[in-house]
Amino acid sequence: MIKEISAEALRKDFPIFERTIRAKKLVYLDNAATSQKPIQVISKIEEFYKMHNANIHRSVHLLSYEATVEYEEAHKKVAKFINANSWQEIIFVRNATEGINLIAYSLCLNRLKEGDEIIIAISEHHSNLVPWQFVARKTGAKLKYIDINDDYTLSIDNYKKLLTERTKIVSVGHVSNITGIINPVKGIVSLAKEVGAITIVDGAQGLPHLKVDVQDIGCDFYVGTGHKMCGPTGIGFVYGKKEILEEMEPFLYGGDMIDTVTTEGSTWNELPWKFEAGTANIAGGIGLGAAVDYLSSIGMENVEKIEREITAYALERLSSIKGIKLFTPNKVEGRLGVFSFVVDGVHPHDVAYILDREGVAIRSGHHCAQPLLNRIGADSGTARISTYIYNTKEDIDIAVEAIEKVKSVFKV
Ligand code: 7TS
Repeated sequence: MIKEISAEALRKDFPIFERTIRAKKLVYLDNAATSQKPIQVISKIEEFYKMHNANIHRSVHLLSYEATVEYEEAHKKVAKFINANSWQEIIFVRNATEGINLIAYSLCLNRLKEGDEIIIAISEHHSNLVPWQFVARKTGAKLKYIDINDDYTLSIDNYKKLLTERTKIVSVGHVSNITGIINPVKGIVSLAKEVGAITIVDGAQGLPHLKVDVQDIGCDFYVGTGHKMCGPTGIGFVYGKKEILEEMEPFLYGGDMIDTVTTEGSTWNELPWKFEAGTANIAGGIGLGAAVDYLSSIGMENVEKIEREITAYALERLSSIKGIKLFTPNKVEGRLGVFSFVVDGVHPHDVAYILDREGVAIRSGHHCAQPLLNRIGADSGTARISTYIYNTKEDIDIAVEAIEKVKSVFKV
């Protein structure tokens, strides 16, 4: 399919933009929270329920066969999208949070012991932070945080100092949901490998926007979440290297994850089903496959190009507003279109409220990254604009005008 590749053209694939917000144009700039869904994904899910709905792997009838094939196919699509070596390395889970918990419970709780060390960054989303606090508490391992530089980038010097022979796990976010900075995950993984650590990349904010090649990054695990990349909610995945997944204990126990069960004990199903206990989110998995098809039809190089343009424009417009503080590097390279900011003297929730009255959807608060907000001195939270492939310059202009309105309402 040849598509005209521009935000204006892609926008037409998203039915939600046909609606208005209090008679105003919907300006959706809350994409780091979740993306909108194209008609291609919505239709695929509808078609599944209308035409093929059945449980997978269980029954011999045609519907079950069709559902099984489509669901397995979705794993293959994800595998190809991130260049995994095998589709059996893709485990479907509910979201990135569950994916990281799967690794924490199945691998790390069983393997780590007192004296071992886990390294994450101070910029992590709570999903890649709280599970590690739990693992540390349960195993006696020590949790260490990579600090940031003055320009909000991760301090690789600090990371090098934290790495020791005792480092067993290094888990970092691909892209910060606060600053939009793309972390140098390939380099981080390669340094971790020198001390033999297991490496995990939280790709929740990276995968929707960047071409990802897990073999090139070299990580042991990469975690993704469908709803931020045009897919439905309730579906995400863990990529894990086969040899590690084979050795790991299952996460959840029950139906479909077993090979044989006797009263004495059980053996496990082959990958990835060993980690997909119970009836899966079949429609969600198929919807994620459709989202991958959609992004692939645009081409991730084109996604990156479109996003670079809107990021550059948003940076230029936002940084020219007087009286706001932006918590993001003042450059386009090495970052995505995520802009956390505070308007002097105005609470972030008030900013978001007034923007909403203008039809502009943004997020405000701590964005589930409290340690980073404390570190950068934004303890009471920030307002956050985050862009995606369908955002136009007009969207940014409307948002900027709305921020000016905030200033005039609060007389700041
Ligand atoms: N990791 C990062 C870097 C994230 O930004 C998020 C969600 C998650 C993990 C968790 O994803 P989930 O699908 O399991 O919920 N971030 C945000 C956000 O910035 N605003 O709302 C959700």
